[in-house]
Amino acid sequence: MTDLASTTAALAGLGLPHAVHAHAAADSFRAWADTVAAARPAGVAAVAPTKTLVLAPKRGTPALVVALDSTEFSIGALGKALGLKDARAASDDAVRALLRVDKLDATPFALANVADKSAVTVVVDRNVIEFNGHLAFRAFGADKSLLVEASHFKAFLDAQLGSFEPKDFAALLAGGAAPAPAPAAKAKKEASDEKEVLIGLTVKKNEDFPTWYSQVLLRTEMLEYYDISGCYIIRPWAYNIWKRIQQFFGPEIEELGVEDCYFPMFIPEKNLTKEKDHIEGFSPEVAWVTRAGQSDLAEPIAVRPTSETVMYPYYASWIRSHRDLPLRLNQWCNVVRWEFKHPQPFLRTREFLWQEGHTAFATKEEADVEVRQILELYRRVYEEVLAVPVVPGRKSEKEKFAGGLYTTTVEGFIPTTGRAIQGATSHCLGQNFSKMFKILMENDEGKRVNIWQNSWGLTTRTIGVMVMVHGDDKGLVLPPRVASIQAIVIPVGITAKTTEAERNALYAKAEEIVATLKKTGVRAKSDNRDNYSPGYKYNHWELRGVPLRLEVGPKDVAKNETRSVRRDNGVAAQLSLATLAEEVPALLQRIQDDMYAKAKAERDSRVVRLESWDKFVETLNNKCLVLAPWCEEVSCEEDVKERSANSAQGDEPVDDKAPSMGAKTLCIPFEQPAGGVKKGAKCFACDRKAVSYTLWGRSY
Ligand code: 87F
Repeated sequence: MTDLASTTAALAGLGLPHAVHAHAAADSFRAWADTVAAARPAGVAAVAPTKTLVLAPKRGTPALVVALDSTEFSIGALGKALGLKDARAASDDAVRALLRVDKLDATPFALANVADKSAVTVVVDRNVIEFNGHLAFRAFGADKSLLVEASHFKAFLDAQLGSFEPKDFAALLAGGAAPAPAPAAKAKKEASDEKEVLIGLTVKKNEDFPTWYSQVLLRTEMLEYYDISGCYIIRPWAYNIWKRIQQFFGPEIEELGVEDCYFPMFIPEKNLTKEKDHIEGFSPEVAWVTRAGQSDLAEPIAVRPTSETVMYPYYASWIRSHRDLPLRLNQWCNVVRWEFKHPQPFLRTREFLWQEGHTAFATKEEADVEVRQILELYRRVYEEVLAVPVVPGRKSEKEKFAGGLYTTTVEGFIPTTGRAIQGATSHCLGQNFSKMFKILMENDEGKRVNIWQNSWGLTTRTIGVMVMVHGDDKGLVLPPRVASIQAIVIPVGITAKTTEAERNALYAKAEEIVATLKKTGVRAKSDNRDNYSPGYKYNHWELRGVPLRLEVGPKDVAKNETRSVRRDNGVAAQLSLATLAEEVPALLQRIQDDMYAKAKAERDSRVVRLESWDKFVETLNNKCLVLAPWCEEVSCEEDVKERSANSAQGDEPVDDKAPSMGAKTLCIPFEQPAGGVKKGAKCFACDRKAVSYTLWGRSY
């Protein structure tokens, strides 16, 4: 990683002098270039701001291009001159994959992160190397720059690349370059290609959803990519959400009599394969440890993908009589499923965090009750904590957990893609596992009988669903219940004429407001950084989704007021400082409720009831789910999947990323439309009798 410390250490290690120049925060590339060019630190004669771009050709090796900021060129023309076919500015993800830094912080120093140097072509304009003075690189956020003399920069490149020859951009571009674009168009294009917007998002949620999602996660500092595909770093801004979910769910299951515990993450091979239905179909995803140091293990050891086979051998030895029941254990842990489908942060990752509950009962009736109690808690996690509407229901035979008796689920919906997503599952395992693992109890009559079991799980996928449902073009929108900062207090209205005493009074007022709010249980913080403008701070906290902003200016203070602005809908209102302790909690509750209501209205408008096949595919293509009377036959579900995939794309094979992927049943909702299935009604997809209204959709 090129953070400040490791970059300067790398330069020092090569014996190359350099300086870190702290300056006023600049919230665009232009502002930055102007700032560093103007504010020279002592002892530095001349500073030239540089720009670093990563060009991605349609095929072949990407190029890392370094030029002086003053050197003008278009990406298209330079790409052509360098022989890079259809080169464009690389996407955020591509830059991160190559250099392991955010695109905004891309500098040539990130080359230190690239193990295989043949993965990138480094192209540096001769003007850079020949500059007589210090080069400035925007490397460590908006208010710090790295200054390195041109000759030392050349030495760095030599050390990284073996030997290094600069290119003459002027000559390159003069020889057979494409005609220069019209000045206005050119300026516009470069603004978008370069680091013009240093804070906030560069794409709209509706226009490029995958890039939007990854920008939100990276720029809010929720997530960081990791060196292993499908594995991600969950940073505090996201981990906090998980903690709030734990703080809701933990006490609720404790109240039901469930106890927390911890079992090992390693599974002996013979235990894992004991329950055949359970592991069948899942086995390609199991990760194995086969070696310690240089020696092979006598027996390979599996890393838990779920803990049935870890826990149940011990349930067998702990449970003797019906008096040992119910046994209700839960663990919060990580699991590993080595999936080969396209990974997506939070939604589909090779390692994830979850809670898994594993319970045992003397009777099926008790097990049935608990399945629904847990599902209701999952519904509340989504609807009450995350403000995300879900549909509770039972999974079809095809979609249920194969090792169990029946599966219940809460199903979410991502309106932007029109795809459903399984939110959490609560299974009744019946007696399958108790037969395999010989978990028996002595009943009242002294007979040894199999026990009944459930298992249930909720994962960090919750976080991804919440981001996708609520986020907007400005970034994350956090429901107040999971926001680590619920109200951000920002002093405003400080001008050149403001005296030191006035400024201090304003900052003190902000602190006072924070103290008042904290006392009533509101998670509040003031942003008193004096090297950032209020506008910069607004963007900073809006991007991060803080539910409420309180602005405190001299005029507000004179009226004993503060101006509140809601993140969810932008609505501003003056609040009296006298009643803040009541008003802010009420306002946060309203935001929470409104966010849920808005998401629910959107979801409801996309659940379309159909009685026959005619409009099925069309409705899915319009990014909706379908509620239709269904026969509940596995063969019919398989048929629907095939027909709904093919009708969109002829006979082309489809992968599950394509919008034309086949539809699945999501669940048979517990809440059926009024009156249920009409007497004698037919299945929407075949000739059989309909059994229930079932929810269908394309899904994650
Ligand atoms: C992947 C590899 C091996 C899902 C797997 O849903 C085994 C499995 O058993 C596997 N992926 N499952 C089903 C998990 C069922 C169940 N386990 C406890 C849950 C909730 C928590």
